[in-house]
Amino acid sequence: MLVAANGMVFILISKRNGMAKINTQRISVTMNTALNSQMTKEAHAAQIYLAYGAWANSNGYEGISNFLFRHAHEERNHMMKILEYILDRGGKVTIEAIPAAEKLPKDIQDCFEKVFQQETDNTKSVYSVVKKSLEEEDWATWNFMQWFVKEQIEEEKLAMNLLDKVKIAGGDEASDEALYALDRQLERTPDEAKSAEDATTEHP
Ligand code: OFO
Repeated sequence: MLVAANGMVFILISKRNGMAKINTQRISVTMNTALNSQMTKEAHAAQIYLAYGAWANSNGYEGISNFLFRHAHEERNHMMKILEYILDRGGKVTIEAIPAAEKLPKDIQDCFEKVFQQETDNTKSVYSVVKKSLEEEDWATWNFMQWFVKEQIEEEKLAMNLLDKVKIAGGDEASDEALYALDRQLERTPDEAKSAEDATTEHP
């Protein structure tokens, strides 16, 4: 196999039994690895939301739990998008073990802070794949990853909104009534935040 310094795999033609075999992998080995680990990171994000959702439910916050479970589902969809992309580019998908959430939240404020932290960590990871695609001049992957860049703006906004809501409810000092109202509200909150790109002066 011919691998360039930047990891890009060149077309390989080998003759075996008189048959020419062409390498159809359209992403480099290093890009394949980076995408695969981003795919696992999305699955890990789902795992974290599932753990927090179960925690919220067992602490009596069914609305928040419902919201977190729906979000876990969204993270699995992100995982699937990357999985499909690797295959579409002739790469190899490796399904790895998904680590458990490191720690469970101690209260709602802590839960939403952890959600925010998780999202900003994931943004960093998305950016590093984008950076790699730029370095390799892999414009297909660069273009594909722009969906995730945009998505992370929404996800971070959603997490910031959660923190605002808990702050308005009283933060660490929030009463049971305020937390109950917050729980009811999150039951109905859409799991997609509106992005700046969709805003107009009539519908800010
Ligand atoms: Fe996959 O967007 Fe959150 O982490």
